[in-house]
Amino acid sequence: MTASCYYVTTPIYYVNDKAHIGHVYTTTVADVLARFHRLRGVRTFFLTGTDEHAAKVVDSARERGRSPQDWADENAGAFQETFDRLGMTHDDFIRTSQERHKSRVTRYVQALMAGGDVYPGEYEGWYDAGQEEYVPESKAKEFDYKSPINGKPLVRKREKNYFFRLSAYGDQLLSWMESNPRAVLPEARRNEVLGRIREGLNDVPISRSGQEDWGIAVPGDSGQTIYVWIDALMNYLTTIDTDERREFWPCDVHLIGKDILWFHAVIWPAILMALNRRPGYEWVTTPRSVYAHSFWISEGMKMSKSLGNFIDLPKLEEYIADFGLDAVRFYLATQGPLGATDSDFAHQRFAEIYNTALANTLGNSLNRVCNMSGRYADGLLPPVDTAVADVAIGQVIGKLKSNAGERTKSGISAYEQVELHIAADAALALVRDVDSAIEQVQPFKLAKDAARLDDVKVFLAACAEALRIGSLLLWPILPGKIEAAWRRLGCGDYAKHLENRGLGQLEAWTRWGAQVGPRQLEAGDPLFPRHQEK
Ligand code: ME8
Repeated sequence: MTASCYYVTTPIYYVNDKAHIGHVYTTTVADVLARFHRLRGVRTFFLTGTDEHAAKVVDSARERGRSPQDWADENAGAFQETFDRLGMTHDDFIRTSQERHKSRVTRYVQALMAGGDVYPGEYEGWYDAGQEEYVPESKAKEFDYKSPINGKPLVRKREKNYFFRLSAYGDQLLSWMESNPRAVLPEARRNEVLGRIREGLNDVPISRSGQEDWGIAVPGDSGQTIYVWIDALMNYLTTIDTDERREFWPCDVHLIGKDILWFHAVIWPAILMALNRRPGYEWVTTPRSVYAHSFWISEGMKMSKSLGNFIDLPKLEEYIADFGLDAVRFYLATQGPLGATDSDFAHQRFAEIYNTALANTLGNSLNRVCNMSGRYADGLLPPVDTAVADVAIGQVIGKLKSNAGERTKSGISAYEQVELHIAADAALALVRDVDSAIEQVQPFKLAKDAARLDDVKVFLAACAEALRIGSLLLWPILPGKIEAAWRRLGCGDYAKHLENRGLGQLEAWTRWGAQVGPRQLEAGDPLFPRHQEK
């Protein structure tokens, strides 16, 4: 049974910076998941956006002699433009400086105050200005009172604050995680969070003073601004808190990086639990899962601007120019740090993966089948269920058919588990099945005998059928190239169903024989020209 709707989010990105591989990566993974669910016929909501009320936005605007709003407008515009150019299919782009967001955050905080979960107090601790967060004493000591993220000295800070009563939610958080094995993923991150919750939770400050002109005021206290992290987390709810969209809640997966796990796996669900107790917010339940990926490194080394090995947008654009947008999506989706270990973005590895998986496997197989069909059948292949005279060929076709069923099942389940490399592997395995079937049957030899030409045509129809099924499984990752492949396989209609975020019927379409009747194949240029090092 597939769910009736699906909601996937990315972090909202700090608007003082330009997009880099971290942003493009998480958004690409979300895009793949959104496309997969739409392909499956599930109404989908994919959200991304920008986080604008950080103190560093005020600082970087000031350095440039700009107002925070003006500076945020420029950078949020650049993020939007980048994601559009990269073909991302988000359904909305939330900016936290928008009125629709601010008014709802105010309402949520009011509700939390009315329930006693937000109360006034005073806080003193070690503050990481770059991350906009307090670091617990033990962690501050462990890192020699420097930021665990960027190494800059932590600042001792004392301020009057409003607090969120996180300490009251330890048991409820534990039972949420224990009854939902997928609440926090991957496993290593889940264990990390469970361990920290079991150590006990302190209340957390959720407001700041001194930034009155940029941010959302604490209701009833204009001297305090809602802490940027609390404001930011609420974007996941504010955007869909309308009559038309509320059904998308609870979120199916909040995709994030491992550095922002605590906020998403502990503070955010606890805020939702607290809101859920307030009248009118009964629908606000905990997310189905929070998925924290690891980091990209670059050519074997941690990325840093000073080393000059940072994979920024211009660098990604170079890869797109050399290999194509879909090849970059493929590398990000299948070679990325979805698990608990970091992944290397390295040129040589990129070229190897491109040549092996895309040029030599997918592109090559499609070309072989289309070209042979042109040569032996003028491109016109009989229906896939046409009988063959040769028993051995019949067996090879039978094997292709049963493999297609198996590969489809494991591909779909891998997408459901956010295991994108396994999903792609399942589809590519089916493509390799086609190659081995061709090696076994040797249609190029049989075709020389006119009496066997009919069998050759039926065999090629089965190959095309397997490629059609494999291509459907690859579409979420390689949408542009697969749509080109569909035109050549005589099933260009899928693209029409899916354009403008339309819905497909993956389960029905991947059935063997779903494309009925004869089909016309087209020869053409290689989908993925082999990459030669310059
Ligand atoms: O954290 N590899 O925004 P952000 C993979 N505004 N991912 C990386 C990465 C790398 N090398 N470097 C960074 C914020 N990231 C907040 C989020 S959500 C309510 C608020 C990821 O623009 C990082 O893990 O600093 C994070 O998830 C994302 O980029 C956005 O970072």
